[in-house]
Amino acid sequence: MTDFSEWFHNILEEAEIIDSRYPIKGMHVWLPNGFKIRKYVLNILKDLLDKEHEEVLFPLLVPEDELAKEAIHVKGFEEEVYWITHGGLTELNKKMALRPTSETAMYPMFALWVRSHTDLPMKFYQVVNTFRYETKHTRPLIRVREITTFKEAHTVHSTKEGAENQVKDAINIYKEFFDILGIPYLITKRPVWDKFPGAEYTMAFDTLMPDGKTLQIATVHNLGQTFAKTFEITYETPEGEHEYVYQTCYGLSDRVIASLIGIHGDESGLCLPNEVSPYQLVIVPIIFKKGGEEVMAACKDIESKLKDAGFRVHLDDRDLRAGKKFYEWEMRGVPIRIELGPRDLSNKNAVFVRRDTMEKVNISLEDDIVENVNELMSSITFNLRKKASEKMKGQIREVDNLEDVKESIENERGIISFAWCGEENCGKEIEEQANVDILGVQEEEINGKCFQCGSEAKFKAFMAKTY
Ligand code: PR8
Repeated sequence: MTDFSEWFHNILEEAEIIDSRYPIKGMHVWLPNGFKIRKYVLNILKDLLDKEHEEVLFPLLVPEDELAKEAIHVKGFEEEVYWITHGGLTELNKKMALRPTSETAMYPMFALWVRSHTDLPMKFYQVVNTFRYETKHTRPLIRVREITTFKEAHTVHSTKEGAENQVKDAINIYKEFFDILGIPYLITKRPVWDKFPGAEYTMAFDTLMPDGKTLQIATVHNLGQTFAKTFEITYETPEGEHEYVYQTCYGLSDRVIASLIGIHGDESGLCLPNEVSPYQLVIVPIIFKKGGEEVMAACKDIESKLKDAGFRVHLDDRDLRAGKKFYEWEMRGVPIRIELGPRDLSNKNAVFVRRDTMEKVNISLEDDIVENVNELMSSITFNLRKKASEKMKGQIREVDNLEDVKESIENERGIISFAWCGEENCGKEIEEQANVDILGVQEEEINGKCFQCGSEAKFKAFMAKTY
């Protein structure tokens, strides 16, 4: 792809994912095809969360005084909050915010719910729309003002270790989720100046988009006792004492879909893993004047076998040229296309075309078709994941001086790893001089000196141009 941004906007329109002509900046309409992808992606995450979390649904509006209670949190969001000031013609005594995220909606209720140590841990999640008046350049799915599929989880624990372990569990859930989608990631601890407002620390998942810029696709925050103290969330210990709880929260958005589209897509359009593709297979009959009925009957037979086996399969019997149909289904990213014409039928074969490699395979109509499809699908999923992960790994480079960083980032983008002391002043200098963002650090043993200030390096750190 020469121009990713242009490709991305075109494909969203052509594949009918969203309509970005809605007349409010940063707010878009999900179209039926996009909505299906969204639904399948969401179902994967819900299945993972449902194992240990309860799903809830809180109101969209947050009263001004609750939002304002946690000073650091509100400071972090003050420029992004949309306010409701009127009910009809009447000015409200108390303004209400459209949730930018739901800590301040949920935690006053948690204070009522949490009583005893036996109530803990509590683990909730909700899937809602949140609103952020983003001032940076908005882009469909990537940076929006109405985040339509905000999947936010909030947990409450009696101990610090409980919260720390939850951070690890949440990271594992997200790893599994992204692995299923074949989206590669780098996990780092964000620098202090970039953590979630009110958090003790933030762990983030970044992926690399085709233009070489990173996109933050999920975050996991350890909130410590900050919100517990603000919202008076306490529990009674077995000894009858009252203690503040420890909390975590973590979330992701439709950026997952943006990365799914960008990372697997190519010049022919979308390329979807079968787990989330609205149609997993399309059957295209190749009909000439003679033999049309037999071909149609054979196609219908394949269709019904695959439907019975639970696949999302579509028989495209429109009166259009086969080539036009191929183009359309390739563009929509359908993992497998089955072509069948009179010659294939007389050879007792069908042609299977896999979208990821465009390879054609002849499959005998006398073989077990379901087994063949299963094999091909796992091979596609495996290949997509491997290709994406190798590509991202190949774009992480180690650099040991600032001049090379500048050159490397300007020419090749991607992610740069370096040895860092971890000091805020030093980090901000690097960001300013190299015109990059420090993504964060990995806390593994590192020997040597910080490449900027020369003092003892504490971390392996990463930087990139970011969205
Ligand atoms: C929290 N509270 O809110 P977070 N457009 C698209 N995606 C976005 C946008 C946007 N404008 N802003 C953020 N995201 C915590 C955790 C409850 C859940 C995505 O955390 O502010 C980013 O991928 O870090 C981000 O990592 C995720 O939502 C969670 O938002």
